[in-house]
Amino acid sequence: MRLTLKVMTILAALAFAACTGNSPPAFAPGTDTDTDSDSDSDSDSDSDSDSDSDSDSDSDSDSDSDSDSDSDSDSDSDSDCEGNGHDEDGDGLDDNCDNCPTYPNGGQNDDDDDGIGDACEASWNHDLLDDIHIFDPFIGTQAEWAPSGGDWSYGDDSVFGQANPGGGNYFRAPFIDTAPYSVEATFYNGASSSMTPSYTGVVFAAHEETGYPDYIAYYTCLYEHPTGTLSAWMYDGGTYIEFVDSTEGIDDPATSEQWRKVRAFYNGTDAVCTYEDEAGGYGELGLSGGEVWGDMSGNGGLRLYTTSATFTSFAIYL
Ligand SMILES: [Ca+2]
Ligand SMILES: [Ca+2]
Ligand SMILES: [Ca+2]
Ligand SMILES: [Ca+2]
Repeated sequence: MRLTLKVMTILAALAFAACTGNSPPAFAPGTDTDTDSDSDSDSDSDSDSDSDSDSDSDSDSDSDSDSDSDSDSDSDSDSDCEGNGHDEDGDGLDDNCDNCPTYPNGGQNDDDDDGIGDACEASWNHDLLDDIHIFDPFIGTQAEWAPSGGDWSYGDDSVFGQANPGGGNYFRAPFIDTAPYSVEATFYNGASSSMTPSYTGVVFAAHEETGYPDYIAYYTCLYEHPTGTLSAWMYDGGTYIEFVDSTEGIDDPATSEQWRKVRAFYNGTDAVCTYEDEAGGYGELGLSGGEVWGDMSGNGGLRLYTTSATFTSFAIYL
């Protein structure tokens, strides 16, 4: 019986070789056709039918079933991402594989191991956040965006916005109804930003306000260049926008060719506006108590007032 099986195996191998054009393998004593001592048909020492030394069925050297060299179950070479072919911050890591896609951080340091890089958590209380919920580098479609005042041009890796006179918002879906959250916009102020005042930043907590049907109420965190002022404003959905608070004299060493970034952070009780720039400038403004609504849920987005700016990316962290 064993002899019959072996003859049939040899015939099958010869038939396969004839079909593929390859030479038949060298045969060795035993019930299989390979040169090692296990029971499969290849020449390595494990029990599967491929040519590597691990126990799965693919040809790489790790223990999962895909074709790359790491230990997860997807087919690319990093831990858990599928790239979008774009690297917003130019640090060598695809946006979808970057634990902080708007700050160059090639080392990907993440001290608290929550999936968001230290570079994204350096400023006020952002270490409470552990999910890059939305990252929009403005390379896709504008389906999730809705303008409200101003002119907004989405695409080609940026959004150019202009609102003068008056202000304009560019709202991004989806609605955020949890806390904590952070809304972040990265932008360049062009030559026209020498206009005064020149407010650029984010809108957040934008929602239909009870008592003002068909009106959207919102907060904004705005940076004013060149005076170095970070300010917060509230619109109640009625007839006017109310100044809430400001911090003046912020260190602002960036040139018009360097990025600036405004974030609005809400922890469930208080809100904080922060400013950062590529040259290391930083400022922050805290809002608490009566300066913040009870319900700060809503949409985030981009905001301009009496100026133009080129926004390069938008993000919401939860
Ligand atoms: Ca990157
Ligand atoms: Ca990065
Ligand atoms: Ca982290
Ligand atoms: Ca971009």
